[in-house]
Amino acid sequence: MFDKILIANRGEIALRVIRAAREMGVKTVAVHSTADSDAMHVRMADEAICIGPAPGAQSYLNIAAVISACEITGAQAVHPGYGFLSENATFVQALEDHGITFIGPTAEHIRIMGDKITAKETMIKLGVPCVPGSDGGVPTLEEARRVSEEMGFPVIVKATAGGGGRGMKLARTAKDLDNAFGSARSEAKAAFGNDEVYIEKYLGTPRHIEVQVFGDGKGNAVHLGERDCSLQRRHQKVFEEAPGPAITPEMRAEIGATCAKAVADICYIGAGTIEFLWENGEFYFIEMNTRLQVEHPVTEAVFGVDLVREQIRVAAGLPMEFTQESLGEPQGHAIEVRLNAEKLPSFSPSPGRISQYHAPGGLGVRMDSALYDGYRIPPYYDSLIGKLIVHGRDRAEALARLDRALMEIIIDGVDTTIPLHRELVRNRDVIAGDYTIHWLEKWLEANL
Ligand code: MV4
Repeated sequence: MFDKILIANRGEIALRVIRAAREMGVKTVAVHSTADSDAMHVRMADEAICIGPAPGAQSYLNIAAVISACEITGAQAVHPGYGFLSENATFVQALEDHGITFIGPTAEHIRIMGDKITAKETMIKLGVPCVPGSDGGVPTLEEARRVSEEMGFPVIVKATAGGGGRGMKLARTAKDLDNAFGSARSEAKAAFGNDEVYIEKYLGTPRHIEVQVFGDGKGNAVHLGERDCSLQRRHQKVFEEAPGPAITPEMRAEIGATCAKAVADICYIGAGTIEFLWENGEFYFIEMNTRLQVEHPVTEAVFGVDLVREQIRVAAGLPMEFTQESLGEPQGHAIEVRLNAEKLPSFSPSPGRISQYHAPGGLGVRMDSALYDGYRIPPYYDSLIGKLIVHGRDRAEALARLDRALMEIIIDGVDTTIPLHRELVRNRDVIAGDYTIHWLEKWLEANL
């Protein structure tokens, strides 16, 4: 096992990793920007080192600075958290060149899944069901017309370098295709320096269902069921739950086995998420994320595991502490809501000083946050300031617990998305689990 690891991140996820490491007897190094000198992750780690000025590009994204921090402190491995350098193959390669272990997948797997065309080709080969679409990239408008006519409209044009909703254009009918194809390509060129696009059949009313997978890098892998993350706004998840309210044990066993086999076949190491659109009882692969996700705690709750501990173990060459059989079925129901420092109804960032903070608690409540009384939320980073996760014996109990915890929580001094969550948890459709990827944006339009 490692003696000391460095966490190349900030906020709640840095604390999350420090907590797992401490329980394993592994020492921790925090890195921080000049804007984060008073941040909780700096206080909680065994050591801390400043790696640059406030903007992320000059600190948390600075590969040379992170590697220098490892060399100065003697950290043997780096946990990247999510965002920042977590899916940066160049970073993983640079760590390897310096003899430092990346707590996550290989640079090659990050590269394959980062390019959405090669990701899809790989999944097709591995037997994972995908959205019907073009056979790889579509280089010309003529080709785009041919593929789309054959498939039938509506279609969606996606940037291979995109993902997470960036660089996508919908063509409802043939007359939209010129525009969709042209603007997808030019936006992809501007955003990613790569204008390659592919085309898929557009699914109108799917759910977003993602399967948690975990591999040991030696050909063994498991799945930990699914999460339903359909409640999103502008591709930002707002409310996530496990298990998916529409997914039966039979569906879970089948898609789970397919996903576990796929990642075993490529000798994937660590945590991964295979994202699907789910419509009329069928799963359609869209993307794979090669990182620990923000919403991983709902999976931890229903399977009773510590995914960060497992990430650190397999990175150190140890076996996973679970098997598919020992994991069994998800127990009960878990829900996470993301607490953002944002002003409603615009969702504009609301940085500032926390004048009062009171975390909710009690049975089945987990609050992952780096907040404290008097903390100043800097304006430079993501507006996520906490995650409230509840676990109940069933979905109704989880909802009641979420409602109760949302009434207990106090975050004063900045605007937050808590009032939105208090409404959602009492909404008829949310209570019924009756929603698709479009539900939240429609509801916000009508209610905010
Ligand atoms: C789609 C789609 C419909 N049909 N692909 C958006 C983010 C990226 N991960 C994939 N996305 C979508 N791909 C096909 N073939 C609809 C979306 C989509 C979406 C997906 C998941 C969650 C929220 C969404 C909101 C709008 C569009």
